[in-house]
Amino acid sequence: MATKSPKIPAPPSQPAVPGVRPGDTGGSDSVVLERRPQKTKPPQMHQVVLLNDDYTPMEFVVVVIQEFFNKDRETATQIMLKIHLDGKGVCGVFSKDVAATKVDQVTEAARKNGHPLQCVSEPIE
Ligand code: TYC
Repeated sequence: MATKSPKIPAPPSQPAVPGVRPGDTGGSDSVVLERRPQKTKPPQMHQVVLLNDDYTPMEFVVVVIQEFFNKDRETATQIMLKIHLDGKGVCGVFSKDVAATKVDQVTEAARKNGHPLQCVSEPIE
């Protein structure tokens, strides 16, 4: 009768705690844990900016800010007026991909409605 040999799990290729080998007590009973510097950086964020022009109706800009940037009418109106007076204004801050999608959505809505409204994305910090 063939006897089954007991399965012995392979030792881990990586130590459970980085910098410490299993059973390594550093020559004493204490264990030294290495602090590793954080390698991952938070993702670069991008602000979506609307630019002023002389032709796009104020009401259209307010609706765009409400629809695509989830602002209430009051806030959207304030942002639109800031753009009208200063030449540009930030409508929101997003990851790079989401910011690019917002720019596409606004640009397409403006094009469909025959308005020259410009929208750009800018990295921040
Ligand atoms: N300046 C435009 C007007 O007087 C209004 C406007 C505001 C246009 C903001 C674009 O991003 C804009 N009709």
